[in-house]
Amino acid sequence: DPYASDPARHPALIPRSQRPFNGETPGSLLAANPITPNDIFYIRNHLPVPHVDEKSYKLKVEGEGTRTLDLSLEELKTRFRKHNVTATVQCSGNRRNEMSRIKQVKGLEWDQGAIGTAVWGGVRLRDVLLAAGLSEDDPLVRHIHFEGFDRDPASGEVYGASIPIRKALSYGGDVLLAYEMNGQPLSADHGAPLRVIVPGVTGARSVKWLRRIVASPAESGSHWQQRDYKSFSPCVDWDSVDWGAAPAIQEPPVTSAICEPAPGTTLSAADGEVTVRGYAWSGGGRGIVRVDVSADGGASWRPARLLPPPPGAPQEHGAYAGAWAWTLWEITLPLPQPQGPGGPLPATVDLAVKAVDSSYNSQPDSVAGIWNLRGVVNNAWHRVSLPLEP
Ligand code: MTE
Ligand code: MO
Repeated sequence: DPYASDPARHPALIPRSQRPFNGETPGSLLAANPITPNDIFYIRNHLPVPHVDEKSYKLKVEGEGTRTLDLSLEELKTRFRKHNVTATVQCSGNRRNEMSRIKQVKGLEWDQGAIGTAVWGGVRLRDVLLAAGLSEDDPLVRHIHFEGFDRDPASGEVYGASIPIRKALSYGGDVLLAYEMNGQPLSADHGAPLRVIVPGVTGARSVKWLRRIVASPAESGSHWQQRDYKSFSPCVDWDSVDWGAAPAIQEPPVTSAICEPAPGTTLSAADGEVTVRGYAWSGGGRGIVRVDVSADGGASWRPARLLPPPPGAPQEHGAYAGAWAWTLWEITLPLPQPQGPGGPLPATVDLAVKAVDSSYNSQPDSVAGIWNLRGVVNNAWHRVSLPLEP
């Protein structure tokens, strides 16, 4: 069993598969922490967890326009300046379960918890690429590939992904080779001893257990870059899909979700009000300008209070760039009241949330128009209907 040596996981994680292990963070724990604690941070593994010996570890940097580097962890830590970046990582499949309710999609049935925020510590990818001699105007290099130590036991394929050179070399792009997560060494599940963190980009590109970096004229040929993590028109099915026809997801669209109250919570009109909490986040470092919450299915809206950004993030809301971390929000809304004793009440309170990012992008009102066979980038209004009692 190639999964026999996988690490133990925190019991609070909601498992979505066991081999490989995938688990998400319960909503209440997301909303309670601007920085997600390491042991409850969602885990998204495609393959068995590789165990990499930190002492003999070498990172290889090679490819077009570079002279090959082999760097030990110690060399990485001593030759390059350390940086901390507060960044949210979200899986492209976050909230996939809502797509399956319309029409079944292929993939893990994530609710809204395949997302988390940490202070990542490491060295800049840019510094390492420049040390390998890569020139910012090299005409041939278009993409930077990342390869993991994890390998498919059946096919032998290794996990890999790539990002465009512009992001990889950008000083303000903050791409990290991280060895720390919230001040702790990376755990086995989150990519020890070294992983990539590509802030503002979908989680699939933040390659864990990093073995090799390759500069290239072309995108990564990996399955996960070429034939997964892409979105298509709702009419495209598994027989008609042309994977080459859509670009790999990099920056995800603005999204938001309700984390509290949890689905299934019964509200009591006698309480008079309900407090709703959640997160909002956008790709590309676009900050959150506003979050609107509805208690009547979207007929009327009120702006939520945006909580202070997590430590290390830009401290004003709605920054145009470099806002890599989510914005937590909360709002207390009045509950419908019976007109006189025993008067009629709606059976449910239909909560909905939508966010606006610093490019004034907002979210579509329903899943149907963005449904796609792989169930990715669902950023429709997040809706939670709760039963209402007198
Ligand atoms: N890197 C490797 N080597 N193997 C993987 O399976 N999963 C990717 C990415 N990096 C993956 C990987 C995906 S799809 C996501 S969403 C993030 O890691 C999840 O990171 P986390 O498990 O630390 O939350
Ligand atoms: Mo993912």
